[in-house]
Amino acid sequence: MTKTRKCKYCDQNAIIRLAYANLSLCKKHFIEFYEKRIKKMIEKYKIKGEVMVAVSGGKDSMALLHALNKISNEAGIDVIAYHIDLGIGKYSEESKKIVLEFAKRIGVLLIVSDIKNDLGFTIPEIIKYSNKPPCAVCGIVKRWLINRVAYDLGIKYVATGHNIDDVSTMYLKALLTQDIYSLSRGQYEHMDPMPEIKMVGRIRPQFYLSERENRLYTILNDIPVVDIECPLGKRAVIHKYKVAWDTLLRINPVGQINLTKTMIKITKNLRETERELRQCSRCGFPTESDRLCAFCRLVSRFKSWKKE
Ligand code: Q46
Ligand code: ZN
Ligand code: ZN
Repeated sequence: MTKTRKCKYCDQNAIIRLAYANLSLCKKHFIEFYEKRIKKMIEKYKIKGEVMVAVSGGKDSMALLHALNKISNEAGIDVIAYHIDLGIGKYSEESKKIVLEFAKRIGVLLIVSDIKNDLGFTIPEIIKYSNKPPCAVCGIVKRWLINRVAYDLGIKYVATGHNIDDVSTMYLKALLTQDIYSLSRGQYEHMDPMPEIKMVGRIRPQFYLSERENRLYTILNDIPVVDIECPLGKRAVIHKYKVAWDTLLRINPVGQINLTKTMIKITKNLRETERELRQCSRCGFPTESDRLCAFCRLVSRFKSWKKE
């Protein structure tokens, strides 16, 4: 017979056990715990004013939009949602529909970019002209566009839905594949704006929250989530590494958090790994490269191939 656990803060039955925090929580106290974590992060970095939340329609970003909007008055922030129609068939159509409905329901201003209209190509079209994996190409395009839109609107911070599963898996994969470049770039919870190189500040309020917590938060708050998987992401190698955590977290429930914190400490202490950012000679947005940023390289490759 399995013993029903009680919530740590009241006499209700717990609906979740968070082994990493040694906490069992009922619905009410889990929602409170979750929103408090998001609020603390906003306060820790003294974020005020407009925050643009990049929303894909997936559980992480939808939970983030809901939570940030709920705490916005208390935290002194104004939430604006931003969605990109990537042109990936049914997946993009469904995502846009869900994000539009949800933003309307919670009364948040939503900005939508259609990359076919805005940039002249869809993700399935541009990946054909690149030798990078689809998600890497998609990531370059999304990062560039999110930054440009926020910068043009004069917004100081963009919030994205990266969680501890994403962050710790990126570290794990980089360590196991000797990917020194990714290790030295590191993962960040917060990055200050750098207006001199047209870079908007970035925050990841769910940096230490897990997919499981984000999923539960969407269920408990009746938040819709796109139920179609992106057809281009199915083969992404990162998913294979993620599975390793199922075993590792059973041995050490704080393993993901500890690996992430350790790597952040190590990379912070390596002065030579500090990133030097400058402006791209074509678009003027930030890049580590001497000339063209990754986005402009991608676009020029696309254009030259199309001419041939
Ligand atoms: S949309 Fe783009 Fe994701 Fe599809 S291609 Fe990969 S990154 S999986 S969130
Ligand atoms: Zn409780
Ligand atoms: Zn550029």
